[in-house]
Amino acid sequence: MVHTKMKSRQLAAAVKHIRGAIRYGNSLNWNIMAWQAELKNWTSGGNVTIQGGENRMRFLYWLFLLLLLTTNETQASETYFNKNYNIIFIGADDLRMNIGAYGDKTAITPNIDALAAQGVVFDKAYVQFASCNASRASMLTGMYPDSINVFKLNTHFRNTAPYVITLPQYFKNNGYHTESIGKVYHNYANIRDDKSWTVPARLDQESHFDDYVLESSMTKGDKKGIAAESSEYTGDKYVDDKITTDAIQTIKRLKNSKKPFFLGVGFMKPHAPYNAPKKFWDLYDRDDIQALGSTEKLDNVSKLNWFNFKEIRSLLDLPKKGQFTQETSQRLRHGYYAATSYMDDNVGQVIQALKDNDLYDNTIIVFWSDHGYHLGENDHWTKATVRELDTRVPLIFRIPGQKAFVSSAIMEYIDIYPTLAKLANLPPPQNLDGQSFTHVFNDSNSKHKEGAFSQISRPWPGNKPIKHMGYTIRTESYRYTRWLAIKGNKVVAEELYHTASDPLERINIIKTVSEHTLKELKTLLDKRLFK
Ligand SMILES: [Ca+2]
Repeated sequence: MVHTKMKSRQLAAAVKHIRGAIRYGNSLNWNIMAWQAELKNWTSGGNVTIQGGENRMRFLYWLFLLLLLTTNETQASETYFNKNYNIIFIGADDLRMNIGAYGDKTAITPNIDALAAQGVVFDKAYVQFASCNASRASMLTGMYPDSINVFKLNTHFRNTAPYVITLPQYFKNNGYHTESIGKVYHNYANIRDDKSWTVPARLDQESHFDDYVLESSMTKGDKKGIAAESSEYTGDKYVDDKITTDAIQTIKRLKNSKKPFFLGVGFMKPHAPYNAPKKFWDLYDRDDIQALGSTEKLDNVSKLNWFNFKEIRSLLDLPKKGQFTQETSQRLRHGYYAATSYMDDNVGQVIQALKDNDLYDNTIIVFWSDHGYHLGENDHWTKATVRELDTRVPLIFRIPGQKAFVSSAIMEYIDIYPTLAKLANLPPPQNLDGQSFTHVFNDSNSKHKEGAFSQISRPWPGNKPIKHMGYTIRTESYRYTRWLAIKGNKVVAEELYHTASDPLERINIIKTVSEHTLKELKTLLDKRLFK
């Protein structure tokens, strides 16, 4: 059943792309080939309802023809601006809500705070998958992970959904110069996308795990180094130093560009190891940095939502098993905050370059993170759950001339793509799961979605077949999560939290909540699953 639904969505996505290709004249042959590949894939397995391969194929071709004949919807292009602003798309890696502007009293993030003070700050923005690759692929294609079939760290969306037109590709196809520095797509398994960028991406396949300055942090022969480094140096040593320098030089060059530009700048921090120059460690008193709540594990929640990620346990100076000591936990939290302040400083330098080159008043700035993070809360470190701490992320849009405010509208990261397209006054992209939220910019009280949808696969990370999928919907007050066994589409566990009053989601009320509320939430999740 779940396979059928997932495949139905993929089929629908393929058809959407063919419609888009016909409308905008984009590589129709390629799209039809991609669609045929999807169709073959769809018909080759799964618990489909139409029996018999030949009949199934005949039915699908008729369906295909019918859909082609009915692609006559016309969406008027809504004008938001009369000019084409540049766009700078600045990302952080593994950054949760530990930003001053988002109310973290410990975090020292003056540059992002200043950006927030001049922008629209989204307080309820959610990623669709709390892990680097699938989150980025989803955001940059404007499609749910189920639609593009990307879950694992090493799956390239061009292999599973070759027909997609990515966010930067869409801008490129519509007259923009597009360029990428650092980790915008995933920095692993050669997940690059030449179709997205006018010139080849730079610093896009760098590793986190050899990004040290001090020789003592990673001795020769080690696969990985220590968990957190405080360093003093001159020049560009960390990858983020190099990304910043490249971005500043690129902005200077793009000042003279005849085309508007879309520049992706993806920083590597605060992703582990939590390395940062000493001056950023010195901003903090270690004892001031605490977990956001209980670090105790719960006993009324499915094991599927507990996940002690090997990513930091594999670092040289951390225990492979068991609890971290209080001393280790505090050192890690200190490092994460130092790395966050270091990332903030780099963001500030890039924004300053826009100002220095008279581009600030002509450029939309988007600040994002690929997912949230746990720092020991709920006995969990890092990411890859469907909990609030891992799925909720900062999102700031600074638009020239736009009034600054905080929006509590619920939105999904797949909505960024159509929103930017509309802000840039491009033709509405036709092939997306996401929905534009430009209406929010006109009304600070405007709502967007009833709930935000996220998912995670198990086992994680690994390259073994997926056995379980966790689907979750976060509404104004609640989070409802359903764990499905892929085999047999069986519900194996459910969770429900009143996240508004229980932000760490420690009290599972699935057995005590009213039937009415539970039914509403289930219906909302079903709609998103089977869209
Ligand atoms: Ca990440």
